[in-house]
Amino acid sequence: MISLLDYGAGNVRSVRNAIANLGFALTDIRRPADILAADYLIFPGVGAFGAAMQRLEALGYSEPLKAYLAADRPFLGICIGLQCLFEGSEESPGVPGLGLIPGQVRRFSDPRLAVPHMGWNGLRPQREGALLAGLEQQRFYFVHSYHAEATAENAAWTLAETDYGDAFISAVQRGRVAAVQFHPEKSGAAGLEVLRRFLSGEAVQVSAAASSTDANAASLRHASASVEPGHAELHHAGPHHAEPTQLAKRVIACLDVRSNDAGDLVVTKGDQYDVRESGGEVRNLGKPVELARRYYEEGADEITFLNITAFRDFPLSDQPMLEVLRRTSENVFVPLTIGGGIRAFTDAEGHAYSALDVAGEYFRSGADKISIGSEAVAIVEAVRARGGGDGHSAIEQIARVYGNQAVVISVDPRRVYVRSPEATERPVIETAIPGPNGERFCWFQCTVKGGREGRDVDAVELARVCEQLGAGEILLNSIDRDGSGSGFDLELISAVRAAVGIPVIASSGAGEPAHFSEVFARTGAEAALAAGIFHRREVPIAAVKARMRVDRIAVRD
Ligand code: 1PR
Repeated sequence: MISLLDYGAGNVRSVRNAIANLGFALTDIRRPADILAADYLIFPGVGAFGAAMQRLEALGYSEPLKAYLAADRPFLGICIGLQCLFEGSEESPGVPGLGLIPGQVRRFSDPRLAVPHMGWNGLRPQREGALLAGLEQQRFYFVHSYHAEATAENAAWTLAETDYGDAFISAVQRGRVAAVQFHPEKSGAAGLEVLRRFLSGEAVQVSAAASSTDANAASLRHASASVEPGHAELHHAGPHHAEPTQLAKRVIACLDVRSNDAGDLVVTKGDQYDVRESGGEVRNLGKPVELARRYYEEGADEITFLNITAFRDFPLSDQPMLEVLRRTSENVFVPLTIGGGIRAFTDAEGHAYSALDVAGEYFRSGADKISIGSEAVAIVEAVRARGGGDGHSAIEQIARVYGNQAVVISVDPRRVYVRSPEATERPVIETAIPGPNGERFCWFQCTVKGGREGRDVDAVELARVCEQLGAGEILLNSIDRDGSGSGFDLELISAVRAAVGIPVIASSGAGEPAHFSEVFARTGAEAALAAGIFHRREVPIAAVKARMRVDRIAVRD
């Protein structure tokens, strides 16, 4: 019996989907006694360390879980599920972890690197183990701001390390107890293979002689006890790969989705946000589920859906869109983001929904991240008027419940040219692309409602304030470049990237593979997104990645 320890703190639908896709049946842990009845236990921790530990405690799961681990029974922790095995975390000072593995979980601290560590990175094996054998050349999807620190005391546990500024522990295993910091359920074929090895028993079969029952029990009794010499030797005898691993730059396929005039949900694509053909029809570039699947199979590192008319229609009445998400997440094992209509809403019957309710429905339907567009501009205007956040904005609420990494801000800016910096109160840049009347300065004005309405907020301020409120990533469009094929707006992207410490996705204007290399080489963007060139089959994702490889930009194969 394969059991899932879902304590209701977030989206574990992707884990369920991945396990179902591999052909295994899953049962849920519903009461403490179910833990000890499991044959294989998966713990996909979600949310913050402290909240996860408190939930385990409150549900009465801690003690049976410790007993299960001490008995060296098959266990796979994922992300927070790995971190909880340690003694504590800087994320939640004073909250003890399960204490199976000596050591602490720390925040990434290199100021040059975006936090969260988000995207595809490699593994540096520290010893041999069936869980990861032969997968050394693969990259896996990580998303976390805290990491388990490698020390001499926990060396016996460490199966693999990964580099992001500091080296950190990305996989542990002793006996039948294993855990990974990355998300196997979001790591494409390589991730599914890791899950399969665990679920099939291949990776957690140990001979009686090598069983870690006693060692694991001892670890739990003396959480900080040092490791027996035998294990340390094993650690040092293994294959040490000195090459540091590298976070890949992500290539994202974006699907703008809306109903056409016949009422069918279609993938569309605008030119400067105008999605209608000259005859007035909504441009139809394909079916969302099929296209998303195609991009997954062709190597997209992430898929983004933007429900582009959700600013007028309440998204929870948009059941087809939720269905698109459900069906996509059954077969697509890379991160899925969905945006459109994430804001508070009162429906025709007078039922009030918070932005958190709307986001929750998207997460339950299979989204890993949600993106907030128009509402983010309103939030920043309110913060400016109030002089600070009030803890109740959609960004703050969703980040609190689902984590910062789950909140993307989609920005729809357009250039506003001015003759001199004094001509506006907004911060300007000196631009190499002069305006229609030769203006040498511009600022980037945020718009709402799909670019229909300009507001007195600039993109740099928006990104900075949203980061302070808890957003985990910026999806930076450009109305000027959208659909133009003329390349990304490098000045816009550099200005926003320099203002924030969270990852930035460059969007709008990709016309050829070289544009991706250019945006990565010349701005600090962590990811680049395109729509039109992929939908029209002008440029395959593989061609983008081939070009990036030639230009020596780290890329996921
Ligand atoms: O405001 O929270 O309801 O969210 C609405 C979302 O829908 C926003 O993220 C907004 O960017 C998006 N959106 C609204 N109207 C349009 C439109 O096109 N009429 N699409 C729209 C935005 C821009 C990109 C596009 C890139 C790449 N599309 O996502 O995919 O520009 O295109 P390219 O590679 O072809 O140049 P809310």
